[in-house]
Amino acid sequence: MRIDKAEVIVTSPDRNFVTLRLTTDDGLVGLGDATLNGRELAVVAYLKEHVAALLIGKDASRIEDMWQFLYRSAYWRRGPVTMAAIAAVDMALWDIKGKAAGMPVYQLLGGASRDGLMAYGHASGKTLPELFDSVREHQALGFKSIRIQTGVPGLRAIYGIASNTAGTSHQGVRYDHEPAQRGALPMQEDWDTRAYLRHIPGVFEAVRHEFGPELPLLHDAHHRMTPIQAAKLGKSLEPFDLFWLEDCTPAENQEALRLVRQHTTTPLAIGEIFNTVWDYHTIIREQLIDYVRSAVTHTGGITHLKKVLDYAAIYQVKSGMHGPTDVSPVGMAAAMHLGLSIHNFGIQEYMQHGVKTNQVFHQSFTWNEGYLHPGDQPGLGVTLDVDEAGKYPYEQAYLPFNRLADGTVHDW
Ligand code: KDG
Ligand code: MG
Repeated sequence: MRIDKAEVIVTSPDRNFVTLRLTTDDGLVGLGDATLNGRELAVVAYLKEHVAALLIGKDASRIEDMWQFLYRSAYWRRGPVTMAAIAAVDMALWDIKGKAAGMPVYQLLGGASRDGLMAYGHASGKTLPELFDSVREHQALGFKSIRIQTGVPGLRAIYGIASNTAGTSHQGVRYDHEPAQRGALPMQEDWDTRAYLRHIPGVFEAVRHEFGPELPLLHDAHHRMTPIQAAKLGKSLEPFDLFWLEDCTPAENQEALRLVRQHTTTPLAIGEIFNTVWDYHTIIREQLIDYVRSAVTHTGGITHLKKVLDYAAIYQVKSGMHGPTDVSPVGMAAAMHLGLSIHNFGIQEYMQHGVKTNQVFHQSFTWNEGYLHPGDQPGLGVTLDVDEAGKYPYEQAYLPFNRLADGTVHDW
């Protein structure tokens, strides 16, 4: 079972996706997601120029060895581009191993630890009535846990709030498939942390009043606060019993979380922009977070993220894998297989891909009353329709960024 062909396929149905497709000499095909939102072509070049040739002729069954080879032989370690490229190879090899064994990948990882994966959806609105409608739409689709994002009075546009011109998911929900806007330049948004801190507790109070105490609610702060601001927000949200507060600080300074943790019992989730266990070791070991947000796609694949999550399990930290639309259906499938098998699964983000994306990627996961299951197809359970993919060439896209009122660039 040697790797015969390594192809990198770029397609932009509802948004850009980068997929690695490996074919073995006995005809098995494995897919890996290498999508890095807004920097897609950097990973394409890394894979095409520096990795593809190294794969040809290699034994496709040696997943751990391949991971170590790609990580160590490059000399330059970590970083989103490298780790997305390694992730794609790793996922494709797990896909091939599953197909060779005639088993879904979760069986190879130890089998199911649960019947399904509780998933949260994204409700958002510029105003409370819009937000309530969005929560109801998600509940009607079966979501049992919901992320809450709203506009802030005085701010024009905020990342994470679906616009009225947004596209529609396959389930009919109004949605922004492109937090990364297509175009030659990134969109500028505005930000004011004090206005945000004044506004958000009232939003959660209103949501609790409208939807009751039981619904698990989540909130994403997108790395925008200092530790003391984050501590203040966590404390002010305690009465509303959040499932988690996400990315409260730019957490590459892991020690900063000590200050936040001293002040609040609101559970914390961090890590969608992290790439390796080294980004997590202090915050896991000191139990400064409750959920690991990494995606399989951005953390070196199933092989490495499983190690991160096994390490987290020792400290009672659970998974909360990133599942935005910029993780492709292949990356989502990998997350579902991993989430189903580990003991310390917490929750899975599920943002729903668009109609065109689902025509390019044929998936076998199921959605049942708020729970995802990856299905029982051998491998990851996703196939790529290359002809369909070819209809949608790459389009330049950037994530937005923030400036404060005085023009200073701020975290978004
Ligand atoms: O590529 C960036 C998006 O995936 C990310 O900003 C979405 O924060 C996000 C989330 O929690 O899904
Ligand atoms: Mg996030």
